[in-house]
Amino acid sequence: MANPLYDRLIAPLDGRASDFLILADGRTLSGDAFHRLAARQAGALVAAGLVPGDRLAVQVEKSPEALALYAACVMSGVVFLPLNTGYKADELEYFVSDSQAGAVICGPGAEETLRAIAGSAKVLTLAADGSGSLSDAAAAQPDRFDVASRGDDDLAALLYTSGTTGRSKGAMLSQSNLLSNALTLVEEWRYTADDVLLHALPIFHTHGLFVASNVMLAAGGSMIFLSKFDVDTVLRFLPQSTSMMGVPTFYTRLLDDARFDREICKGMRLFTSGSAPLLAETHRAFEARTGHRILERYGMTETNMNTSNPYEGDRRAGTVGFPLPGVELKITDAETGATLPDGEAGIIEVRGPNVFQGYWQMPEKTKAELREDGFFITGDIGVIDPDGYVQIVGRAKDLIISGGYNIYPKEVELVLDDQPGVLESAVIGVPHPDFGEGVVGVLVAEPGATPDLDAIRASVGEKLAKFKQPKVLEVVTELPRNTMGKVQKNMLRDQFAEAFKTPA
Ligand code: MCA
Ligand code: AMP
Repeated sequence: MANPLYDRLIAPLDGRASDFLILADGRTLSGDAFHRLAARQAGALVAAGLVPGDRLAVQVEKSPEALALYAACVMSGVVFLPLNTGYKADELEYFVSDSQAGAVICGPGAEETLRAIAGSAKVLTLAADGSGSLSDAAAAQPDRFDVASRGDDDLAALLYTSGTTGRSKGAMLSQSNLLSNALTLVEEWRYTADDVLLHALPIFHTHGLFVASNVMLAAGGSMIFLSKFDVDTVLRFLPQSTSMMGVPTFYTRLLDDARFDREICKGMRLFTSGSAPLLAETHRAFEARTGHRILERYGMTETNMNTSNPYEGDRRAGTVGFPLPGVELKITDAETGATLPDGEAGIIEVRGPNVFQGYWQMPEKTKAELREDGFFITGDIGVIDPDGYVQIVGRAKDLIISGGYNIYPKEVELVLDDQPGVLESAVIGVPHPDFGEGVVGVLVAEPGATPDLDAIRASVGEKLAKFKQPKVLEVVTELPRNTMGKVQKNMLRDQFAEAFKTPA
């Protein structure tokens, strides 16, 4: 019986006595202990009635048990659907119903909310300390599990990514999408069983889950598994680590701390960055401080990783490097889809074993973004330089990336437009010193009305995850529009460019 992801990533943990996870409080978990934990959880999922192909929605704090749930899904053939811990009830309701999840695992604090929205889906709990009804159920299960047979094209995960219309789309990722990319990255970035990855990313998105965890599973290394990114804790563990993966905010925050220096990075061999653009200035400051050149790479939820700067060779600031082995990348004209010559800016399209299977139950959206010949239209604007390095120069999609999290303005605008006294709104991203981009909401009042901004903040706070909420609200008399009536967000971005400028 085959199960490629299990066979290659999880099975090697069985019987492994060495540490797989090292926690901030000094506790460690061997590979074998992790394997047994996942096996018990897999038993609990089956006991809860889940069968291969069913979706398991998971909104829990980062912990070894939370990561083990991913492994448990791989073992049982259940499709893993991780959710940002910041999502509120309205957001969750959509994910659970759209995916027709067979069960939901949530933190104890969210149990009541989820029971109310989960419909017929079973609800189990998992707290940050590993306790909860899931763990109770798992404790009653044996620590061996009869692993489900799965093929390369079977779905392993469903990850929701927001859409330009405000409706999130579930990206269907197969066993081989995930496995092929993990194996490629291990090779490209030279990960081995000797590596210790400082893992401070959340595990509900591609970066922390697949890029970081799958790569370390495939390499047979270990992870210093931190519940979140915190500068003090990261500085404490850097001397025991060989590598770290981060979003640019991690690196700017480290550079803001004088304790972060060459000495503390002595044992490190690789820092990678992605999920958002790394400023060339950060790249240079990082090298000047530590002697390390950050390796920047580019990916998406739909594709895992597409390009990477070279491990050996010139890691060029302001570029995302070359297409990974097996990944084809071309730059196309947005209107015609024709391939453009190198040096011209256009839409980045990618094809390869990493490219997803389509959007969950959205054939029209799949057709619009995934060409019949297998090329995926990323919506990022790029250019290939004379040496073959890919540079991302913009986005054709109306998307804000804040601290590595994506925010589709439409989703926020729909909530703002609904507020009392608001006629219409436009949501933009402008430079933010910590998050790269920060969200600004621009409102137009209904005639004669004065919108109550505090009440609006409170209402938005109930409906949207914190990172999506505008950090600044501005009221204007009208939105700038072009002759077609389309809001000219560029003009708004210029007008509010200094919204997050730190006072001198
Ligand atoms: C926290 N806040 C944010 C963000 N994070 N606001 C906007 N954008 C954010 N990213 C809010 C907090 O709720 C808080 O609000 C205030 O901002 C400051 O919080 P702080 O304590 O500074 O935040 P933090 O908890 O330290 O988190 C910042 C973070 C975190 C460490 C940068 O956002 C993070 O881990 N980002 C990584 C995201 C990631 O993994 N992306 C990968 C997606 P208040 O003060 O009002 O309470 S996968 C992907 O993109 C593709 C596939 C790829 O290529 O990797
Ligand atoms: P997500 O929807 O969370 O998968 O985010 C994917 C998007 O993040 C891509 O389409 C890019 O716009 C952006 N992204 C990821 N890595 C980079 C990078 N290194 N530089 C610039 N943008 C990036």
